[in-house]
Amino acid sequence: YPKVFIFDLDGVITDTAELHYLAWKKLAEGINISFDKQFNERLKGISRMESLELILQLDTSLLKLDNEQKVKLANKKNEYYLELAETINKEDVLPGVEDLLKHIKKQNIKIALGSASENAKNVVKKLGLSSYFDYIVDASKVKKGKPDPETFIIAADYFGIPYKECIGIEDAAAGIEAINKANMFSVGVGSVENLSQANYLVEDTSKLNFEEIIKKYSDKNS
Ligand code: G16
Ligand code: MG
Repeated sequence: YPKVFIFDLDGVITDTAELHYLAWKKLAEGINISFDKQFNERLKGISRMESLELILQLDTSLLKLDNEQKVKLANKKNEYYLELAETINKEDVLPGVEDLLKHIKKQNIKIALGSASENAKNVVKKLGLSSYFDYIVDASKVKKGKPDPETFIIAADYFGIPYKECIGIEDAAAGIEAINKANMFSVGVGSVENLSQANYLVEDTSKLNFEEIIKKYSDKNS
């Protein structure tokens, strides 16, 4: 058996992407930038400041903003996001996720969260899942975001577990890249076009099955 499972938050445990999208959209419209769902795909799994930089690139006249102005905009986006996140509750946990968490806990395997969000802890609490997580790696602990492996490495090192004995679950290509670079077993949730590098792929969270993941993990490590 593996010793640690590390879960991404947005797109794996819950769909906060929609809320991030609406918050960025509101911010962008306030500074006359038009912004759509397709562009938003590029912001998934990327930190708040990096997302802002990508949005500002849509309007070259905004590139001259100084750091203080950028921080103000990023803070404003977060205010919008927190307003929307107010309503997050148990119903927002994606299908199959709590069942998988229960199976992992039952086997005494450690569970960590590996998120790029500064709001990760708060979101997990609103979802009613806090008691499952032995450790939370959020934006405050990470210097180099995904696709850098740091997020996943910090979690494994916290438990003192060899990377080979860890499993990471991700919905973003940058996240799968990070898990693979950490030499962990990667489980992708999504399409093969996006996540062809995953060691094991399921199309959505309802297909996440403990026994199946363990089987694929053992096949690879034997
Ligand atoms: C999430 C989202 C990103 C968001 C980032 C930072 O990452 O996917 O779109 O920009 O967190 O969020 P915040 O503004 O709350 O710090 P993850 O790693 O949970 O998929
Ligand atoms: Mg994600």
